[in-house]
Amino acid sequence: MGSEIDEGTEPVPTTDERSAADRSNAAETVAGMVAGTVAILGRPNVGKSTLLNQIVGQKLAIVSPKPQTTRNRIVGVWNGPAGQIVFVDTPGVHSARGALNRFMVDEALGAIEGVDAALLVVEPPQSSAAVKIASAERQILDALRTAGTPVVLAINKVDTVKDKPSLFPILKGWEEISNFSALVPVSARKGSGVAGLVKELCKLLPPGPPLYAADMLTDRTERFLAAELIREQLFLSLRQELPYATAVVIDNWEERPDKNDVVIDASIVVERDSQKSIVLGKGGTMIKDIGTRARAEVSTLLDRPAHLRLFVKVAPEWTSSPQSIARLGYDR
Ligand SMILES: Nc1nc2c(ncn2[C@@H]2O[C@H](COP(=O)(O)OP(=O)(O)OP(=O)(O)O)[C@@H](O)[C@H]2O)c(=O)[nH]1
Ligand SMILES: [Mg+2]
Repeated sequence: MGSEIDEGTEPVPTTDERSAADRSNAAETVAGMVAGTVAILGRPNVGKSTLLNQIVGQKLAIVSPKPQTTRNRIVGVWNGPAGQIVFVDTPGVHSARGALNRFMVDEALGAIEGVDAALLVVEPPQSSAAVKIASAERQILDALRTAGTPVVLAINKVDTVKDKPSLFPILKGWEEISNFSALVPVSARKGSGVAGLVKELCKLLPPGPPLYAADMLTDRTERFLAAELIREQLFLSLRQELPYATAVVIDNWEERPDKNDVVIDASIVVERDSQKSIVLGKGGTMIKDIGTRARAEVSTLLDRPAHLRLFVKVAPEWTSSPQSIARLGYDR
């Protein structure tokens, strides 16, 4: 996303860039192994990104307690004894207002095209009331039915359910709503139920050689993932509506092989001057804190020290304009 300066950024290779050797090696996989793509879908905040990270065993997608954190599709690859699953994390489906929100919902529903299976993630209902399907789930299930895609339902956050038998009527309620291939209670945060969930998904995938080379975890570049980690800190630090007015663009990426580190210049884009003041904070304290926490996350991601230089820029009403959102990386 963002600027054209790409020196020093190591892209994580995409499927199309795999060498012929990779492909022929892949074709020699053990008979009976499966390979396929699975879209992770659901309302905002149900834990889709947490689940992706838990399954692949690495933090690829950013997570926050605020809804609508994820804005782009992000691939995460699971390799196991049964084969390979290429998961696609997606933004939460919601009633979209404005160009950015429309992009997010299109990004989610557009992921249905061409996947072998879908994983619909929901939360247990807040009270013991009967399961009621909301418009987001209805929209997703309708699109999946039209596409003829098999669906596994994951009821996430079961660690918050103290009375486990109360899950039975919830499972039954969902069973009556749609013809799921399987219904699996999980805790994406704790990892419980996740292995069983992956097993159910494998049953829906065709046999075949892996789609991605074994050492490829995602289709995203380090540059994209670093920008996301900065955006995650904005979601965690800023209150109310302000995170929704922010975007992060990497302006420059300088590898320093002599020091084995990287210097990254990034702009935090907001919509108004008043928002810029809040992001900076009194005496620059807010941006300093955001930078310190993001730096730690980016260094972990890159496995080498990262130095961040953050700037705040104003792009009036950027979330409302298709051209502006595209310029900030929200296009396909
Ligand atoms: N207790 C509990 N919390 C969870 C679990 N999974 C996710 N969460 C929390 O739920 C919140 C949302 O998680 P995300 O993974 O960002 O949810 P998402 O569905 O990707 O959200 P969007 O990207 O906004 O659509 C975060 O605060 C997570 O820590 C879980 O299994 N148990
Ligand atoms: Mg997410």
